[in-house]
Amino acid sequence: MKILLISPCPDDNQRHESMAIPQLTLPLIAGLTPQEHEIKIVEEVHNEVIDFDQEVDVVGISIMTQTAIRGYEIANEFKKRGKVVVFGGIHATVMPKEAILFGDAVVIGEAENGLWEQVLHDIESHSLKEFYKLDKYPELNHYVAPRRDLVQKVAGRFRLAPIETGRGCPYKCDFCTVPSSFGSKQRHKTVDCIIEDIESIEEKVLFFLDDNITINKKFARELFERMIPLKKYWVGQASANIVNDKELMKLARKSGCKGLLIGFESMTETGLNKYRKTFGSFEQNVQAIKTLQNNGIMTMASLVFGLDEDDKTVFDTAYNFIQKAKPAFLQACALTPYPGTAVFEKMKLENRILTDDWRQFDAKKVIISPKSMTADELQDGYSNIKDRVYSYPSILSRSLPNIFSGFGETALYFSLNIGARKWHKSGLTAKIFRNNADMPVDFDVTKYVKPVKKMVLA
Ligand code: B12
Repeated sequence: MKILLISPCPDDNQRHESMAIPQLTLPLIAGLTPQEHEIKIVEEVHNEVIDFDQEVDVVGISIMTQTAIRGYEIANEFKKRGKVVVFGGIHATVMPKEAILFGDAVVIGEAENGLWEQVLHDIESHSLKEFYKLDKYPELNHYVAPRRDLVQKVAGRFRLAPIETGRGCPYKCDFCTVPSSFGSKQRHKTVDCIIEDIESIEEKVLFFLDDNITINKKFARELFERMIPLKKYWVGQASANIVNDKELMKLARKSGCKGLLIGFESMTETGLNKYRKTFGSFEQNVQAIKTLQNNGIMTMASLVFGLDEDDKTVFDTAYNFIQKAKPAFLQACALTPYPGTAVFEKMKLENRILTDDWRQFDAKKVIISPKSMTADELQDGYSNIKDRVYSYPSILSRSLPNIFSGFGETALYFSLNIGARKWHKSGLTAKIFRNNADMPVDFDVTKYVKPVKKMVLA
């Protein structure tokens, strides 16, 4: 069969001209596809255009919440042309009954352990079911090489190579979809497989997709040791307590680690103690960033604004934190109630979700009524902290501890900060999104996009 795998992109503002933001999902699905099939990948985020009239038998669409509506529009086009459409990805996993309105089948959760092969087999034998789901999370110790060769490379764009060592996260942050999709026990690929994968990658810089690469310290130690001779650079995600293990931190650096995204999440004491990934006090978290800097690792501090315990003083606390600790970058997220999370269930019950237009669920817009401030205060505070952190004086004042080891770091620091400043100034980051009075927030997606599937079948 001819199979087309698509990663949708909701609008032009999401597209990056200078840097290719990594995607592993579709090359991995392609790697799971038996060789007798012909397979192509289209990533809209990289400006690749979908030819709806091409000859194709099966269209697989991977959707996150923010990309779901675009995914459904794409499905409609292919359904009009009589093609078989299969959905997968995090949004399809948590909203399968919605996704099936637009497609012929939905893969709930992971596609390994023969599940995707089963879907393809059932399509060929005209016995396709609506939903496919494994009984338990698959072990990942069986190696499947991602088809990186299918991803289009654009000349002149800086590329990071995405790579995965495991799935699942033991921290149960109430706003995160990972525990409900990948489970709270971490499962790993084998170090041998990961090294084999790295050896096949031509890019110099790797992006580890894992939510926390150092949870299993023994595994991380072995991986980092084996990576040293490969002479790659890498960025990834970890929790602040990595600084408690000096040996591991130094090993990370020796293996090529240039930067870590650390989810501090909350700036209030209640929040810090609730999420338990970080240290319980402001001062200890400042020290954690400084320790990483002293060991040559840049930090992207990730903070969430609009948590129930956040009142409007949280923005000054956060700004003081940034100015004191001087992380290289700030990822500021406006609290977004993604379906499949405890925050979604709670806020839905309390009627505090202002819109059900999934396109607005990008963590950069205010789409909730916060508990301890108004939506306007959240919007202003959120916008203002980005103004302050990405002002030239702040960029300059944070630069020194981060550009310690040479030209590469200096270029990276300034280009990403200036890029973030430009992105923020373009006005995309702070708006309140609310449904109109005639559009109730009832989470019925068909008011935004009408399914054509049933019409075709009728
Ligand atoms: C890498 C990453 C990114 C990268 C690249 C994203 C991308 N498009 O690939 C970047 C940094 C750009 C990014 C950005 C964002 N991200 Co992000 N990201 C991740 C991360 C850490 C890893 C994703 C990944 O590649 N996993 C590994 C692959 C193999 O898993 P998978 O995609 O789920 O695929 C498996 C199954 O789902 C299934 N499957 C998936 N698609 C399909 C399709 C078919 C046809 C089939 C059969 C099966 C199938 O099979 C795969 C193998 O088993 C996840 C967290 C996580 N652990 O997953 C968050 C995550 C996906 N991101 C999230 C969010 C919110 C965002 C942002 C909106 C905001 C933000 N501040 O980060 C932006 C939006 C960007 C955009 N418009 O695309 C949320 C999504 C929640 C949701 N309900 O949508 C997640 C789950 C994080 C979280 N903590 O909740 N992200």
